[in-house]
Amino acid sequence: MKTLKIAIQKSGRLNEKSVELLKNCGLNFENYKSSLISPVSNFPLEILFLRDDDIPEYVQDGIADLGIVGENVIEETEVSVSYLQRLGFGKCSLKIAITNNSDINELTDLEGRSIATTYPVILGKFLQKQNIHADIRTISGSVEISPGLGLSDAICDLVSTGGTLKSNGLKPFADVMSSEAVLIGSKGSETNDLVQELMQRIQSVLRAKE
Ligand code: PRT
Ligand code: ZN
Repeated sequence: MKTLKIAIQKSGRLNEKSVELLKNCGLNFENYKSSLISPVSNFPLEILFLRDDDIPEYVQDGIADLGIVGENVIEETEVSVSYLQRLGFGKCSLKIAITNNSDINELTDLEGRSIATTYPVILGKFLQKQNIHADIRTISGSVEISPGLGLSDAICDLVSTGGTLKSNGLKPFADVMSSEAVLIGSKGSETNDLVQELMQRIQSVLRAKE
């Protein structure tokens, strides 16, 4: 049977928990930070270590059969993949936040305002649903300093503890989406026997944690 490939984050917030989950499934592999691919010695599986942003497309295109990535990244990249399992880690929310002294009080006050974000697709859909026309400013990072620099009236970013917002004089204003790490598969991968075997192992690891 063809060896499966699973893509996980190379380094960052989801790396450690993804590796731990796979190890708890009884998979033996070396977690060399420098190598892009690690073969599993006791299951027909290879682990690809990638930037999280690349994982949805690798899975959509079938270069990897499976992937572990945040729902926020999947939604933003608008790929066509199968959601196989929520994994219960990497939890956060994508929120619109405003400055503590902002005159924005309700969603409609965002009309005509500027919002800085690294999530223009998700934010654009959210605003469209609310029929709000705002100026989405796509930046590649450090979104939280944008209002203080006068670059935007609000931001839309991931929040977990809220500490980053607070230390930048911002407060949460509206919830756009909640997210956690999920197992995704290429379309049709759910019928593969090896994928099913791996999913069963993952589910029993998750059940044992409950
Ligand atoms: O290098 P690579 O591209 O792979 O990684 P990355 O830097 O893009 O992502 P990374 O490692 O920061 O996050 C990976 C995934 O973790 C995200 O896509 C989310 O699904 C999930 N996640 C969970 C978070 C957070 N919590 C989180 N708090 N991702 C980012 N943050 C950031 C947020 O952007 C903000 O800067 O943490 C800050 C806010 O945190 P608090 O605790 O101060 O609220
Ligand atoms: Zn990334």
